[in-house]
Amino acid sequence: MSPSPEVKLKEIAEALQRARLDKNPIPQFTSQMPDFSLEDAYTVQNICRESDIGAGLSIAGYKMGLTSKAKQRDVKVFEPISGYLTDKMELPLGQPMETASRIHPRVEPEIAVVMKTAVTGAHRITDLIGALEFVGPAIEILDSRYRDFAFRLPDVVADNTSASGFILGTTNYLNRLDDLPFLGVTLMKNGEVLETGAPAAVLGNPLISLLQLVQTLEKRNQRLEAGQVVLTGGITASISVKAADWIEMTMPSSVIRFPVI
Ligand code: OOG
Ligand code: MG
Repeated sequence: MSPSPEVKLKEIAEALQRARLDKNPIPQFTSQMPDFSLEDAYTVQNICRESDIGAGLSIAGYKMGLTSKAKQRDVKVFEPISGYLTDKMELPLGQPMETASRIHPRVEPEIAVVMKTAVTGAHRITDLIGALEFVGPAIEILDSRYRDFAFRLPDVVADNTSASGFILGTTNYLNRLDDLPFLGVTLMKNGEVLETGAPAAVLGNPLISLLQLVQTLEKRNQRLEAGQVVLTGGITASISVKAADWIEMTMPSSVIRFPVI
């Protein structure tokens, strides 16, 4: 007798959690299970989220992904996706990023938001602004649990959208949100500029990505809480990192710089 769909999804979640712990990449599920759907994938993500909470982690916030053309082209998946962030994923500014706990890490520049208050029922960007504490630069650390960092849409959603870590900058653009889309970003590795961009790459304005997240959470009967962090999505393609690299992201009046060990 083949396992019920619920059992199968639980097994997928366990396989992903094991790959995460053992740092042993696994084949994509869509190549073995052509009927693995996007809805199934969010169920798997939810099972992993509940198991992380059960293991003592707390939800630090959420992330949007594939919200820029650069990112969509990079991974050949052309639809925005969302995932969750745990408190354990946050790396304090200036601390080294370690590779030992990861399979094939990559980093990308993003705009992060920290909520001042919970938010529900937002229809426009202007409905969100009063609820924000911080809008500024961040680096997301990605690590796919799939072999060769290769996946299709349901695979990457099940794998919590490759979430592995994040670093928040300190420069707050809250009082210049009109300029936010046009504040230039550079991403450097070992002193060489590898990617440049502007937050406008993210759906025209990263706050549109935040609005989409708020609306998505509402459909799932969830909401953003005060103090939670949102990563709005990579502005440029991500870059791979290895031990001994130095990573630096600049934006106006802001540098996020750290060594990789
Ligand atoms: C998928 C996660 C996408 C973003 O910001 O677009 C993402 C990946 O690239 O592995 O985090
Ligand atoms: Mg990202």
